[in-house]
Amino acid sequence: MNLLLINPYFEGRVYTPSIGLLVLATAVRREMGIPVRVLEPSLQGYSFQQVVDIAKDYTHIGVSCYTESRFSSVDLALAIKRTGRDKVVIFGGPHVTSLGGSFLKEYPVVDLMIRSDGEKALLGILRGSEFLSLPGLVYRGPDGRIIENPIVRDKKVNCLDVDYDFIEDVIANWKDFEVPGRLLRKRHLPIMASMGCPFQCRFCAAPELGGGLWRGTEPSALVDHMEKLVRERGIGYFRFYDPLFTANEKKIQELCNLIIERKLSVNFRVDIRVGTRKDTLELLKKAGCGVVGFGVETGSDKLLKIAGKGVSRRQVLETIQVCKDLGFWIIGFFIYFFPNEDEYDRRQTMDLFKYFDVLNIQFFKIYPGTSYYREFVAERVMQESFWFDRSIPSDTYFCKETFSHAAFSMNEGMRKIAMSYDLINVKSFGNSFKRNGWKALMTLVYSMAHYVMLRSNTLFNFKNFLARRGALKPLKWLLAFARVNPW
Ligand code: B12
Ligand code: SF4
Repeated sequence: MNLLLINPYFEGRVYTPSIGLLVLATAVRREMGIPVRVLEPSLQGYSFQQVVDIAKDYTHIGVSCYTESRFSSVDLALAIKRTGRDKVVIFGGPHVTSLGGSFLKEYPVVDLMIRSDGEKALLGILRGSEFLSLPGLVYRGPDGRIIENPIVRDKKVNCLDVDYDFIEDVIANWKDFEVPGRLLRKRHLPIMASMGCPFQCRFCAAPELGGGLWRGTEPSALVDHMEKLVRERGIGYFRFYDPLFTANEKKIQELCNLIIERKLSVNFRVDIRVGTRKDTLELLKKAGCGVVGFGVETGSDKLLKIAGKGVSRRQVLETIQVCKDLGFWIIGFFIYFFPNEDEYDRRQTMDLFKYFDVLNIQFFKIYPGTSYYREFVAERVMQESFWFDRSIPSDTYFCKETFSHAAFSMNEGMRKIAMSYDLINVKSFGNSFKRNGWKALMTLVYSMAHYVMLRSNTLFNFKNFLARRGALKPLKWLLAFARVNPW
């Protein structure tokens, strides 16, 4: 018996290895000692067919299924099953956690599904335990009926317990490219120390996925762990991927004090929330955290309220100011094209861009398990069959092609996002030139040309035509080389 775990993203769509799969692989190897392999095709450069070929040698196949990878997950399972019917295909991850039994009913190729935390049920399956006793397991009963065991979330957090050796090839040169240049010289590592989020943003699946529960590691255990990784792997920069690192500010202060006391010389990045206290941020900075990210989403008070963020534009500005005063490098996460968003809302959002060192602007998407989704179902805008319909793109943008009441088509939306990035580069040229010299000049010329091109539909379509043929690759390499942070 052996186990292959796959994150089925292909062709460069994923930048960070899945810590969830590492948690599972580590638990199975430690508890059972059987051979386990983790595949990150997008990061390791494996094609679909290469993954199918590798899977031939495994008895149990675990697939992590996100909404965006729902079709590639199923296609992969079908192709793997074709190579040997005796293989057991097990699905887990956010998409199937939200959809539950209907997913298993739709796809007979999937043998078993595990909702939420996967280790206990996965170990149980491999050990041949009674299905009834396995938390979160979804399976077919003897009469073919779908049975869903209740989800049980362990209070203890598991995400620290990972063996990076499973993906040594990915980790060896992995970098978080959103940080200032001086940090890029250090050895980077993605890490997580807590799970879940107690907030209720209406566009996010986290409240339902984590059952509103926040689980954190004890500060002393986390510092021990960081120390070990510094010593054994020479890590100089940790990128914490916790959904909300600062959920318990008392614990964060304790952690920072320990890092300072033990003179642990590392840098790290965490995601904070608007409203994180100034004294907590001061301590974080002192302990080596020079980079913070936060989900602002929108600059419009109207939309912040509708989206359930629980903060106001004034609070956003206050947090930005505190972070700037303390000298943090700040990264802002924004969403464009919320339902009910108008031009004024978007201008309010764009007006905040100038404060950030790095921006991340996403097109609003609908995910199962979110309160927006539930509302759309209640309004009969969507129904569950939506997730199984192959005519709907795997990226579930809130765009005209998919939702008749959306404001923009996908192309229009993407154009607006690209134009916003170009405008930022143009507007911030003075600042950028001081910081980046000739590289900023190159970015300026590119952004101006790109902006003009995006205004014309014909030129935009021509650019897409060239991109599809790979003709823009050399330009992309050049831009990657001359990449600058504008502010
Ligand atoms: C951190 C995070 C990330 C990090 C990942 C960090 C990492 N290295 O793992 C980054 C930024 C890279 C990321 C990327 C993406 N993310 Co994300 N992410 C999160 C976040 C904030 C926390 C996830 C978490 O707690 N992980 C902890 C680990 C331990 O848990 P886990 O990965 O879920 O794995 C456990 C279980 O799910 C299960 N499991 C997972 N896979 C499998 C497979 C099998 C076979 C089994 C049995 C079990 C199993 O067992 C694991 C161990 O217990 C959540 C929101 C939230 N607060 O929950 C969003 C969230 C999960 N992400 C989301 C999305 C959409 C994405 C992206 C698709 C975004 C994008 N467009 O690029 C990518 C896809 C990444 C991928 N598949 O590789 C959505 C998922 C919604 C959905 N239905 O698909 C969420 C819920 C946020 C949201 N928008 O609502 N993400
Ligand atoms: S967007 Fe962030 S703060 Fe809001 S519920 Fe999701 S993880 Fe929590």
